[in-house]
Amino acid sequence: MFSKRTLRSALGGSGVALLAAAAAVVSLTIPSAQAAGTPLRDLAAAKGVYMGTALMQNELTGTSGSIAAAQFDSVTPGNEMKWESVEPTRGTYNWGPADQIVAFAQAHDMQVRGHNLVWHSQLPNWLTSGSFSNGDLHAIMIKHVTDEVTHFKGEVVHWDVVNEPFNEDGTFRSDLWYNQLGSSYIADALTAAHAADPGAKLYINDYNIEGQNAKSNAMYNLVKSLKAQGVPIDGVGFQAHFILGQVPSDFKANLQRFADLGVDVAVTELDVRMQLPSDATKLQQQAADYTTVMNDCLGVSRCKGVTVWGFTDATSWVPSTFPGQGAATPYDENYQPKPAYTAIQTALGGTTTTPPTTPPTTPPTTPPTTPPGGSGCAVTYGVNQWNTGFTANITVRNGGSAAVDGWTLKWTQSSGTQTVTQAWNATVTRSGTGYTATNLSYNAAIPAGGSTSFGFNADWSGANPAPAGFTLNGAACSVS
Ligand code: 9MR
Repeated sequence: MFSKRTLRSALGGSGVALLAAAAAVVSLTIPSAQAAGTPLRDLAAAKGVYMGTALMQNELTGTSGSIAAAQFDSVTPGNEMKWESVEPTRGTYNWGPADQIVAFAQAHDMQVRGHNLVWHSQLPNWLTSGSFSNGDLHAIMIKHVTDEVTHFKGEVVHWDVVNEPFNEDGTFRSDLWYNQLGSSYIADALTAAHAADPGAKLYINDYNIEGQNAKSNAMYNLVKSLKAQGVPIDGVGFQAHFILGQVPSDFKANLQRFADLGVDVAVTELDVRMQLPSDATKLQQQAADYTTVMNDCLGVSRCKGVTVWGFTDATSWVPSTFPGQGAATPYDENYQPKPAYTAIQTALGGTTTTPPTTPPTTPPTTPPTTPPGGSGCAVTYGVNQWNTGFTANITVRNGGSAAVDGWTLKWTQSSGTQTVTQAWNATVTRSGTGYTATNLSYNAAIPAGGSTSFGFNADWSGANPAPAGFTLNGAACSVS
């Protein structure tokens, strides 16, 4: 039987293309909460990277589940694989919550990033207050690593084996592991994980190592020494919990120096927090920060992917840890995409339809053969709006008795300023208050009684009223 990991690699590039095609079809019918344009996971796959999100057990259904599945192709359990969740009593495992996340990932063809095996935090009481001898503690650690990696063998692609081993000054963190076992606990945990699942990619993960500084230098020296000793270390995870406007300018160079050691790198817990309330200026800066991070990863061939630490402000860890701060993720608290979402999409190569400054001189590739053909048309106009932008989804139904072959939908938006930034399933241009949407070659035909859907993203200011009327090939349509 194929494991998911085997299946994905067996599918290879054509499999990714097939899945992308399937996702593109599905995107015509996804609920309005979904962001417009090509999903991030498909864009990422086309670039050879993954796009991940942290997800907690209570986020697998409803809006959060559907957005996660549509947009991301890697999942990191937010808490459910941590020691206190998995082994709350010594030797008794509680796999249920993590298993649910893995099942969700498999059902939606997503990779799983295992997080984490050995960390100073979220340890069960029996472990922290057990006063174990050094020998017993070592055996406990090896058994836990072995049992957990074995349980998820073939299901977890990347493991954060050791999490946050360093202090800011580059010394080893004074925790249970280092204090009793010395720094060799890191090599021993990696070796045990490798023995349990030789196919998993094993990482050390930390924060504040994104720029070149004392802490990242320490991580660099550790990885270099582990490689020299032949310890199974495959990668370094850069958590990337950033403050607005403070992505280190040498992040890419730093990723590259680790890659040059012969390990993979990944951005594992990206968010960009700001002082609340957010405003348009802060959200634009945040989008710029997300763009920087995406480009830094994409600029390093060994950077395997980017994971956001939660995709929505509704469940982000930030406000409870940093009172007064938040809005750190690409979706707002109402699960609407923010400029940071568009920034990720654009960095991953998402197409943008910019209105031409002069009207196009070339005729449409498929001239209408049944003009006007708009008789009996009906338009549904749905809009998701935030303070500076909106997503419009438009469905045109041909209520006439003849097929439409080639279509142009026109409308006006009478007040305010809207600028189309991106369109899908149609070419959308704006001139003054007038909008024109024309078919692409594949959706030129609308059969009698049939419909077609397209959409666009736009910025707005002033006011953004819904259009009062539409024409299809010059004939007025009803609007609902
Ligand atoms: O997102 C996690 C949050 O729900 C937990 O309360 C918190 C407890 O420490 O851990 C959060 O995740 C952390 C991750 O495991 C390691 N890097 C820092 C993350 C944010 O605190």
